[in-house]
Amino acid sequence: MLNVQVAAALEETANLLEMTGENVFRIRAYQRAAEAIADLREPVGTILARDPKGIPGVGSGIADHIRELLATGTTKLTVELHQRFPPEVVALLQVPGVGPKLAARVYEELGVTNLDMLEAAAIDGRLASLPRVGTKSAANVLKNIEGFRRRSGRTPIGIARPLAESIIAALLEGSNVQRLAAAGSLRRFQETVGDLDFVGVSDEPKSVMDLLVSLPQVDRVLGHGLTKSSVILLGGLQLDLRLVEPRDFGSLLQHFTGSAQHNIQLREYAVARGLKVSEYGLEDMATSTVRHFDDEEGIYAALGLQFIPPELRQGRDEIRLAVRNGLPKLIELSDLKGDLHMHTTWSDGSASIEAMVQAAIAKGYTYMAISDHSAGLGVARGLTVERLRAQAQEIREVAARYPEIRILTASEVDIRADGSMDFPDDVLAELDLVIGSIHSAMNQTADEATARLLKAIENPNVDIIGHPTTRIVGGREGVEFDRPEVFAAAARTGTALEVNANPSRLDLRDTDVRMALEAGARITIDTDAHVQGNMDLMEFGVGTARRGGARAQDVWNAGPIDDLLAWLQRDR
Ligand code: DGT
Ligand code: CA
Ligand code: CA
Ligand code: ZN
Repeated sequence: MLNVQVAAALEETANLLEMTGENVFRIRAYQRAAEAIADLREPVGTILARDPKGIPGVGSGIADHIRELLATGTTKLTVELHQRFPPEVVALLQVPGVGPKLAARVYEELGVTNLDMLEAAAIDGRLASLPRVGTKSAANVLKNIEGFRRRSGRTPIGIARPLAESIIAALLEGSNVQRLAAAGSLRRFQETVGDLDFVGVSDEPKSVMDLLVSLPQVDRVLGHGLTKSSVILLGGLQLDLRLVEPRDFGSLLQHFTGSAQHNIQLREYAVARGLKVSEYGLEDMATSTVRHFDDEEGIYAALGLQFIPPELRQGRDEIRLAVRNGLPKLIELSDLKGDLHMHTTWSDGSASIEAMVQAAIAKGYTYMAISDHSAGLGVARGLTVERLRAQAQEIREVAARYPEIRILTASEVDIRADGSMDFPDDVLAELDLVIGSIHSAMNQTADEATARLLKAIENPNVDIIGHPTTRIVGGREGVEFDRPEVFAAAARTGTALEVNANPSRLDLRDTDVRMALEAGARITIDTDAHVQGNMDLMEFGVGTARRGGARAQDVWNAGPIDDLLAWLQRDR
């Protein structure tokens, strides 16, 4: 079993426990273990064999559960829970807005066992008639079922990318492949991918293809050739690998990176200049001579274009800008100097302040912020004012031991339904940095949500709006609000908008980043880490910001500490 499968199984157990009304601490333990394991760079079984306590956040009870899972593929507990709630009922949780409690109730009270039956109950009013549900939630569930149907079949990048990386690592190590890259939507950092498109070069293609079809990540082989193979991976994602001669690698990579829309526009642009672009090279249509490219840079240069980074190949205005050398110089992962949103054991994180500080130092950061939840969030064990102050004291003590990094005292404060903040202004003013986030009342009308966000943005103590839309990739649609108005207010007040780098959020999303930057707002890119390893998620936020055209100067945490501090002290 791969780590992702173990994590998914633990997540399912947590959901099942919640459906039975189990106590919140036991549920949370399984959820934390799932998060911790999804994050590991080594197989969970290897770590447990070496040290039963070797996984942060995983206690001995859950370690036993994992061992049983690895040994038998399931657990007695899961089998027992499935007798009460069949797997199809648990699958309803994939619909945003349907939590474990609601899934349990529609099953027990309405006899709903699948998506079609849930949809019918939402349409004919039975769902709305359940106590504490109501027409608004029922309508929301219906909308989310439609969204879910539209999206299913695509895999979130947070799952696809680690999977792709594990396959690339295995092929590089175990076969004679000279060059290998993931192209397609994955390379363009699209938030979901339909399939994986790998391209490579090898002087011994058989070694590469034979290894690919025999990898443990592979479920089924669709095609097994020397220039092209296709497989279905565990979890259902398809992977196509194409191998070419070294001299054509650039053309192959460019073609399969897409997007299709970008390629069509590039072809039109080239044809107007008497050239034909394809995966086989660049053909001069007058003389029929073909130029070959072993790298992509050569292709764009030969077309008289500035190199277009994959994230911008969207078929929008990128070719027009590249003609006049007008593409933005996009932010890079290495530009980031700190991470401004993370949690610790003080609220719902699973690592101590000191452990998070050490992890940030290991990433080479020169500053960071500890931003645990405010008390409004019952489930996340938010901090009261007293505990917030006690935490600030601990941060100062830790800071004294780690002079190489500046640790900002911060909080991720709930923005209440009416736009007021969960801590009073004088408390907010004590902090170095305040993130205001929406975690509740997400079914407001656009007008209500706009007013709520505007009020938070106008609060001079609020520096960043965290995950501004609250959407979940492949899940919840998020809060609807007047984007131009909110983004303009952020620009005017100097309030940053977060690009939450967690691949299940990516919020702001790419198109919103672009709109926010065009409105003159600045962003931060933060991981919202709940454990050390989450800090590695930064690349997803950077990819999303790049798709939105963000440059280093648009991103507060890509700048020097002095600029950051001057910004945080504005209006104070
Ligand atoms: P996906 O897989 O749906 O997330 O999106 P992509 O962009 O990875 O699309 P995919 O896998 O169908 O094809 C990979 C690339 O191959 C695509 O980005 C561009 C190129 N390609 C595929 N079909 C066409 C096409 O009909 N015309 C052109 N010009 N390029 C294509
Ligand atoms: Ca693809
Ligand atoms: Ca494909
Ligand atoms: Zn949050």
